[in-house]
Amino acid sequence: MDFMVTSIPTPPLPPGGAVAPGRQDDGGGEAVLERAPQQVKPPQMYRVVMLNDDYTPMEFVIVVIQEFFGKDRETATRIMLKIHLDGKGVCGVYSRDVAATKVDQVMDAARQAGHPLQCVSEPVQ
Ligand code: TYC
Repeated sequence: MDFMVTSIPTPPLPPGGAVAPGRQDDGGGEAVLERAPQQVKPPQMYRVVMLNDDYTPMEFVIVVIQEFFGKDRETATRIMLKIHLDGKGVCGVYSRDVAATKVDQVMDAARQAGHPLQCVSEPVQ
């Protein structure tokens, strides 16, 4: 014998006719599931900050900023000079994992080249 499904089975309502949270009784014998309002907040962002020192060549810093932070040469030079004059400067703002990767890339490149360049990430706000 063949069977035909005529309605999608829904779990029974609790005794006494109460409607469980997220469900509405529309009187039509079927339960309606309501999607809970989304509670999404934007992710915490992190500044990648480069620190000045007396030994890392300016040209190396410019190339690093171009390579890892996607800046053109003029912008990279401006950021490098700001770091040189102020002691530190922001190279970019990213989500936590991306910021951590940028810091690692800069520190690896500096170590391989034998420069003491330092780079850190810090939460925005
Ligand atoms: N102060 C360095 C110099 O005079 C240049 C420099 C700039 C170093 C920025 C680090 O993050 C830095 N050679």
